[in-house]
Amino acid sequence: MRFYLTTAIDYVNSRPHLGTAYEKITADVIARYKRLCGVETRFVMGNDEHSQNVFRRAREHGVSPLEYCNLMEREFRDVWARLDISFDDFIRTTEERHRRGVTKLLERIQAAGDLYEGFYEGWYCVSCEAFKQEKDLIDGLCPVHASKPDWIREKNYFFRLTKYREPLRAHFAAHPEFLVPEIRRNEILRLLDSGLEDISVSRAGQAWGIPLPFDPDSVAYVWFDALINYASAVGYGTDDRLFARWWPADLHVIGKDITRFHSVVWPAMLMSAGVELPRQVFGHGWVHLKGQKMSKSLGTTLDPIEAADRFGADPLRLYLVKEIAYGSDGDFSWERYEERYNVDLANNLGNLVSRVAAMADRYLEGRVVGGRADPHDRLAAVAEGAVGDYRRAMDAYALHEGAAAAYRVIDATNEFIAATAPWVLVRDSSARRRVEQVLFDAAEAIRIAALLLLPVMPRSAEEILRRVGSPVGPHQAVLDRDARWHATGERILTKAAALWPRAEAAKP
Ligand code: ME8
Repeated sequence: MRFYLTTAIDYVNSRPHLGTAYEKITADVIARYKRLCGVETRFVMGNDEHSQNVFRRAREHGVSPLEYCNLMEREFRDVWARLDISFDDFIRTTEERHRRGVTKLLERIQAAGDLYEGFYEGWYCVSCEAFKQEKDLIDGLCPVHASKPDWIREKNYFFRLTKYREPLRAHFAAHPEFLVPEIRRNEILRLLDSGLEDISVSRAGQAWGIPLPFDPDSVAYVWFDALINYASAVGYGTDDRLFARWWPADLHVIGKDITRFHSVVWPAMLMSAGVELPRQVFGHGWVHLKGQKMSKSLGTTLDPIEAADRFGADPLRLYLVKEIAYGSDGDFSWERYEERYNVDLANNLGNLVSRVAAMADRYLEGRVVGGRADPHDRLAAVAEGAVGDYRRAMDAYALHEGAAAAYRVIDATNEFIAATAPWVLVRDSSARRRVEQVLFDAAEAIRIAALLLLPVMPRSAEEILRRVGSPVGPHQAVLDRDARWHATGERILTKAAALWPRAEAAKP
């Protein structure tokens, strides 16, 4: 079994913001979940560099476009490292392997007779990198960027997208899972019903881009170029064996604004070139900041590093995954972030881990043996039920429900500790084995919760596994085998400083 997962590749004209970081975090959770299930996983991200905005931004900085992209690559990689994004490969569209992949795919599309020369005359919004129709504009401005698009008139090559309308409809009908969630699928089905137009796929008179193999005076339109990264990253045009091993992609994770490119244009390009289609596209929602769309021009972007610095990368990851239903829009505010940090981490999980380890330390010098008193079947049943729910949720990319399932185990363990009150039991010297069993069972439940949280909070879950004396480390863990409840065994628990101290003052 193998799983090839990608995210959108980012424009590098500005640093990542919390919205673009959200995409990478959620895709990382999926990649880590697949690995936890024992599936061989290839997780690819990258940078989309042939944009006119990049070219302009480089000019402003007085450096060449490539130098600028090199600088930005470092910035992006730093952010992803800080957020613990575990990609296996990072592709840049200026790389030679990508150029060769683009060239090959374009040649195939050309050979299929799907490109023709024409003139494009109309609006083009550089910020969107998209051709716009009059009806797309509001008061003559691009509705996304509130800026006046350029009027361009140039020789372009057009791709016969119209030819693929029926094959696309047939594909959507035969593969209802191709585009999720449902709301995106319905949107695209409506678009396919209303008809498609051929699209311009080249730009003339520009030096920044990949030249068309059959007309080097033109470069590939940046979207035509960028989409091909998913194939070139696994060897299309350069390494047939690698490509055969990983293609088709199992999942493209992208934002809802670029669904059409991924579920209409990209599959049509592949159909034309005779290449298998990816299995699934997931269009996630937007992260808003205090109810407003994140936008540079509105000054409503948020630096993900600043958010991670507040409590750590893991609390940020948990907040974004648990608080936003995956596929829907969600909101970030400092107040809510701090509130959830205190509730979910400081008071709940962190406190539970500290209390159980401290009691084991105090009453039993840290060593607890299970199986010498009656086990607590109810807690075991809650944990087992939660693992099943977690599996189903994560397999359907309902990441928020996966996190909620882990929290059901944590809540039940807190209730269990309150109900069994080991600090009372311990006063009765004949109840020692019962105290031991309570702490063993609590440690077992925490171990399972930590395993389920491993994809969301990799560092913290690893530390929790260590503190509860998990017999299996995070890197060897396999979900189906290791998330089973153990009623017996020996655990060495480790007492240590609070994982998440309570946050007192709200950030303005
Ligand atoms: O679109 N919330 O790049 P990009 C959630 N280069 N997701 C958001 C977001 C927000 N506030 N803002 C942006 C591009 N995104 C192209 C992709 S792929 C072949 C080429 C998402 O840097 C956005 O939807 O503008 C996209 O999936 C990703 O971040 C990168 O956006």
